[in-house]
Amino acid sequence: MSERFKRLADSLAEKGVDVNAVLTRLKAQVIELPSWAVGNSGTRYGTFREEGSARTIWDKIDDCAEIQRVLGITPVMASHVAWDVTEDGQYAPVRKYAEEKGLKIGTVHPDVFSRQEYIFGSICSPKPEVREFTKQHFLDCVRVAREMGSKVIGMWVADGTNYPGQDSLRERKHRLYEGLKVLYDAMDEDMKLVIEYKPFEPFFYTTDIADWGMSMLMCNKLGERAKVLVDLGHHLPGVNIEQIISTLLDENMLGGFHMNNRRYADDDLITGTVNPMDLFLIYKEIIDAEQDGVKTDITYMLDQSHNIEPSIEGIIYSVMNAQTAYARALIIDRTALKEAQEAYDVVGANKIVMDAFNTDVQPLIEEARIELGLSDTDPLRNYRQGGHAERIRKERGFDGINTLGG
Ligand code: PSV
Ligand code: MN
Repeated sequence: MSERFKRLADSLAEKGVDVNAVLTRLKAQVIELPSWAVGNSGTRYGTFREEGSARTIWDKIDDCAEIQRVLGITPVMASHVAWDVTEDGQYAPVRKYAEEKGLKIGTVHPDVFSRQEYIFGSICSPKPEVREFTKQHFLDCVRVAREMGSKVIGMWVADGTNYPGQDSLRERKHRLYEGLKVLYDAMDEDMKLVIEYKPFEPFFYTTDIADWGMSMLMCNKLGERAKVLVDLGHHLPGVNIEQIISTLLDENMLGGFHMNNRRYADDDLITGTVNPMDLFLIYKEIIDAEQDGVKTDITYMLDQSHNIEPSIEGIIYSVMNAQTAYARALIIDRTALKEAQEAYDVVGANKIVMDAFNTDVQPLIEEARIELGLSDTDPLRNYRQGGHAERIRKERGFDGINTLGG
């Protein structure tokens, strides 16, 4: 136990914060790693290739296992059907290999965007044969999830239109429900469907599930195992995400998160870099609700790709930022906050929240890492000194392409 930790623990205890309970929650925090984040990525203008980046689902599992080694709270890899293909279409071996590496497979994401058929959308397409094709894909995704031992399907419907008049918006809504129902009905009783929303891209006039209201509407129609997935990047500037979260929590409709940095207007870039306050306030709403007795079943995932930073470092750093935000939200002096609210003390209430945000919580997180049995309290240093980066650079190279043209 470090001196720094003792000092912080004493000052928190003085405020009535249960430090042991905070440590327990920090150790129990789980964040799913997106398999796609350890592969190459870029922008729509080009892909930057990273030496040593994962080429196959097996490489991805190896990299996620290394990330889990240094963090201890990421024992789950989320998978994307578009990119995590196996040589023979079988997925039970993936589960087995992941288990050997100490991992589970988490949320499975269907692919409704990467094929030629999807030019006018997938389940909302005006073409019946494309809708049928998509439904068959959904059924296959349930098989894939079963084989990998996953209990969650993460559905982002990439559909939309580009021009007024292009299609009937109400008919698209009917097709959407019909398609999602096929997926929902095919799922096992113990599986959860989380439905993501996004205001624009890849279509720009309408998006068939553009916001949390449209997502929640579909979930409500489908049944109680369908919940809303909030991707932090999928909001227009100025939207108050934590208010959406608190509404969904109160309605028992929050199913999961895709964490990232919302500046990109999508899912790329390191979470908690430009948005540490957002992350903190989101965790605050979740902890507030849980402490008020609201039941939660939230799947926390990163949804990022790393364009200019080394991917594995970017992922490790993202999880560290999420840990910081979570720890800060856990130590809010909620008794004092309640008193300030009841006294209509606007400034006082805000200051209590900000005091937690401004506290250096690293000693708490380091203590949690020690108790988790990690070999170093600094995950980035642990990774940089561990030899994995050199190993994969040597073994995998530049994924077949020399970016300098030689
Ligand atoms: C779409 O932008 C999205 O956020 C969805 O979650 C996809 O499945 C994911 O990104 C992968 O790129
Ligand atoms: Mn996403």
